[in-house]
Amino acid sequence: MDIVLDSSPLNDLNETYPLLSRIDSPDDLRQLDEHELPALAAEIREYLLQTLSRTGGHLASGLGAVEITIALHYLFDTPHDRLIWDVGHQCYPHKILTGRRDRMSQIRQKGGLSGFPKITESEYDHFGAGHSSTSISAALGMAIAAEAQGIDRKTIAVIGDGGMTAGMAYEALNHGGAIDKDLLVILNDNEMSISPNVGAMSKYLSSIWSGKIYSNLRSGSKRVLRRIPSAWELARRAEEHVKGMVTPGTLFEELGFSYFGPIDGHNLGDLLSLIRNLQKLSGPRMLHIVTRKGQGFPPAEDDACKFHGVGPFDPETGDVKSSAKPGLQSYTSLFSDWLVATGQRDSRLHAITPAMREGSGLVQFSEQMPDRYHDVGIAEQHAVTLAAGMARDGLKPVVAIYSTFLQRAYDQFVHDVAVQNLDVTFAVDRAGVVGADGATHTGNFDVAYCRCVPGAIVMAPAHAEDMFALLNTAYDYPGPALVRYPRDNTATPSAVDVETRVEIGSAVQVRSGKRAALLVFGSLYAIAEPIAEELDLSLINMRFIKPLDEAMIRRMASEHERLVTLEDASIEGGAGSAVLEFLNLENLHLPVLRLGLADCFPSQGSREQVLEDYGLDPATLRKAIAEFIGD
Ligand SMILES: Cc1ncc(C[n+]2csc(CCOP(=O)(O)OP(=O)(O)O)c2C)c(N)n1
Repeated sequence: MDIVLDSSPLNDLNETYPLLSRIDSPDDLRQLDEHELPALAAEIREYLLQTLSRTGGHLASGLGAVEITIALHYLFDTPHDRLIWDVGHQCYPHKILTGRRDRMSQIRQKGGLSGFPKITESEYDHFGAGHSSTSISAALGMAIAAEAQGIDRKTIAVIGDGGMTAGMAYEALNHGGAIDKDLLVILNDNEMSISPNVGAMSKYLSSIWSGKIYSNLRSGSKRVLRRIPSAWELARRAEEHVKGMVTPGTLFEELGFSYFGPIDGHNLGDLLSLIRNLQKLSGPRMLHIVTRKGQGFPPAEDDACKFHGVGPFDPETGDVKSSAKPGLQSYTSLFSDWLVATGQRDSRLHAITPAMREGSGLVQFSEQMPDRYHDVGIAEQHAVTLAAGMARDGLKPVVAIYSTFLQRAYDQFVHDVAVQNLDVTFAVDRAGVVGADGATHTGNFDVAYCRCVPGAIVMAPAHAEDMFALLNTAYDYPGPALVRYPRDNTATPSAVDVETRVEIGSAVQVRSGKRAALLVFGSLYAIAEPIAEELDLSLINMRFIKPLDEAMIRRMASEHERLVTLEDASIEGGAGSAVLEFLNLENLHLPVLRLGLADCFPSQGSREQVLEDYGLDPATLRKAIAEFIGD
């Protein structure tokens, strides 16, 4: 349920936003005169800055998409026409223009607006997103549906150049270009993914744009250049080469799309006139616009990566408020330290990221060992099979991947890595509750979908010491090994430990108690420890979800009348279920309380709030366990 929680900056600032304050829906936008639109764009930017500086969120992409958002809502009949945002992190201006302006101050917060398009939130959000590169497929499906039902409706997908690094986008183009449906794809090209975009396609897009600039320069400045013979001669000699390289849109044309552009995506006049023309056409069309990520806010223009997803910041200076907590370190940064230390010792180590260098903690490694660092773009499937190929021929790949994005590469994990029992280490970040990104990014499924894969080992550290020991163990393991860790902090260890290994499938009994045994899988251990103390429970740091420490479970079942399992993962198919399966096989019958995320797509909020929503906060956990043991 979405509720208005706070007053918006508009309430007392109507004079600051004379146009925006009048827009409660795209119908209001369409009442504006065309010449007022640039001023509206400026107001939207200011409004984004003022709201997001308090809440944090995805800033730079939205700033870059202001004009295209205005143009599309101004010219198309939304919500009748379908507007599909890829990833959806750039849709804040769309939310502002579609009746959610006053709720922007609670975006990504508990009970507030989602940071992505969400079909239950607004009739203008035609397709939910969060993961990238789905927009063209979804839009094509809608175009087919419109035609099948005889509905006169336009369908528009807006996708970034980052989104265009994923195979799925090409699967959709390949299909869409071959069938004559009414589909407009807007390619919003800012040369950035979260970090600078990578790959041959990115180079191809830049070459189209630079080719256009070159042509303009050539026709407009010929005379000037003629006066400087050497420059003219240089340009003339380069011409043939450039011509071949930059024939605009060739690739898309050959895929069956009519290609238009590239044009300046911040020039409302150009956008409106070209889109008006495109509206008169039908069939698969692509409009290539070039924008700047962070447009209009110099700190974000200068460092778009920092302002891709950002915490609260100073809207004047761009200074980001520090969220670092003394004595604590994120699991991500522990991984980062471990990766650098291990990479320095072993030249076979290659690190792979599907476009998440910063989020996955690979910045240091990429700088120190660039030859062994591979940003493959938003291409999780390729990332995993690439690792399989490396492993097959003697390298030691480490795939750093978020739990939610590993979903994309499940078949590659099963078919390419596990079936062939290849030596690939998976550092699975953001496992469990993720917080503000909400349901689309939740990391609660990896346990269920990985623990059924033969030969794979799945581990979850309880704290920093475990994190190093389990990463070392995973790295040494000659088959697929996953270490899953949360978006959370833990006590900072004294140093990176690259020595400690643990026996595969070994748990640790940390405390002996009488009332029940509490088997903890992973980082909720920090919450479990005082509860075990207080309720006199045996406490086991299980470390391994697969293989389980069967001897330990057998012993706990014989020494206690009850067992409790705790994990930051889906209960269905989770580690607690694995324990139940084992007890059943062994004919051991005793009550088991499984605690974790019960059959849900978790809500959004801070990690603490979401854990609380699902009964995984200290007080609720204590109460549930106390009731179970009859306290
Ligand atoms: C499948 C998947 N992998 C990774 C991400 C994380 N991610 C979110 S936005 C983004 C970059 C998108 O770049 P682009 O489409 O060019 O949009 P821009 O932010 O540049 O406007 C990435 C990698 C994701 N959302 N989905």
